Amino acid sequence: MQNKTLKTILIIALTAVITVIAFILLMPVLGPRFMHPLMAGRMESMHGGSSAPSGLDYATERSTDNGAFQVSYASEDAIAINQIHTWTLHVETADGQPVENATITVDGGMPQHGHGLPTAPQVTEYLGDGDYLVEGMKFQMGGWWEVKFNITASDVTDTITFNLNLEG
Ligand SMILES: [Cu+2]
Repeated sequence: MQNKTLKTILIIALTAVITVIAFILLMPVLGPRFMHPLMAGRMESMHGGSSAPSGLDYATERSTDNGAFQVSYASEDAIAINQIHTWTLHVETADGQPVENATITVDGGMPQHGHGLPTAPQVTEYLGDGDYLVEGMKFQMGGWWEVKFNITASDVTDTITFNLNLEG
């Protein structure tokens, strides 16, 4: 009698262990569908799927960090993932005068992924009236991007960071 109970317990325990092992072994085949939601979330953030922090300013017109310039950007086309495209950057003084012949450098990346821009965009032309042509813009994935400009004009240097949240 006691022997039989022991046997039953052993069989149940063995079945449980085999089930768990089979589940772990099959996980790569089954995919993340059956994963614990918490684990799936961690996997996603490891692969760069994390969402942007809340409260980011996505304005396309902003004041530079020290208030020296008022800057806005416009993309020539709707921004599409993996498409090289052109921006026009408009730079004004704090009191609204167009800034002529500034020296502008471009930088950026995805803070949550630890990578920069896939290209090295450059301001290639001054278009007049405070407008600057930015060539070589490209984003290779959706999510939160920062695009930073370093602007120097008349011995004044200031920086600005635009936030973008791209679909894709
Ligand atoms: Cu990324």
